[in-house]
Amino acid sequence: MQVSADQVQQFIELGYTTVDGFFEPNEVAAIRREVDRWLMSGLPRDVSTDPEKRQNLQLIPLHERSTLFRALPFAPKVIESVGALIGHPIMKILDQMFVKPATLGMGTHWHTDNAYFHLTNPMAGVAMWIAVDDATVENGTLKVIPGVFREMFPHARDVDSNHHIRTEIDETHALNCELEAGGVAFFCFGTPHATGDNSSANARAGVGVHFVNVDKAEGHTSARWQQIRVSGNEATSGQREYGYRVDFEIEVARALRSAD
Ligand SMILES: O=C(O)CCC(=O)C(=O)O
Repeated sequence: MQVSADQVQQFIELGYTTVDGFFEPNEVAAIRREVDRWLMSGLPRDVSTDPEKRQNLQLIPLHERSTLFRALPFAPKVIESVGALIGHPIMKILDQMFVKPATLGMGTHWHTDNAYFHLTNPMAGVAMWIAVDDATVENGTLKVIPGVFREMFPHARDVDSNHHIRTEIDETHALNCELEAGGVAFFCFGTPHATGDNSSANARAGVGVHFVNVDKAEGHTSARWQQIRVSGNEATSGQREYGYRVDFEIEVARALRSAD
């Protein structure tokens, strides 16, 4: 599955689109295995400062801990889809996991990714948010405000978090992106987004992978970015960054074999 022409059009007009079934069941199972491994190890950090002890678990980065996540941005459908949305050459700049534990999972307040990345052109960057579990309103799926990605939203420290910043926003036009596991939401760096609390009986995990178009980013790169060249003249299928050519299909098969 990759983005359709209609989904690209929606992204251009509204700053976001969703794609059901973007990842196949075997790919979701492989991703799930990595998420479970990290949860078992206690590695994700609770970034919530909530006095009621609701939790907002986060793990950054993923590619240093997982050959599957090294390879995921190089999956042909990811390169083609991200290229269709923001154009080539593409650089992956961040990957992270978000987990909202059952019943006490806390949402992430409204923000834009550009409040972190500071690109002049908000359409030069895109986040791919992967639903690792079925993502519903009840378990705090992603919400977006469509069509306002060119507006500036002042951000301040989020007092409910030791890691995040937030903006105050009129939620009248907010849309919930409900997705089955394996579905993805793509949203540009200017699109305000948030997630809700998880009041359901099961944990809800999501993975965010952020990309920029290096040319449209107009020379703006940060030493804090991962700087993984995914397409264009300087892309080497991971050889330059990792010392070998990564392959998502091989990594999915490997992850599932080791889970047997
Ligand atoms: O999945 C989540 O809970 C948070 C997602 C988010 O805020 C982001 O990707 O920037």
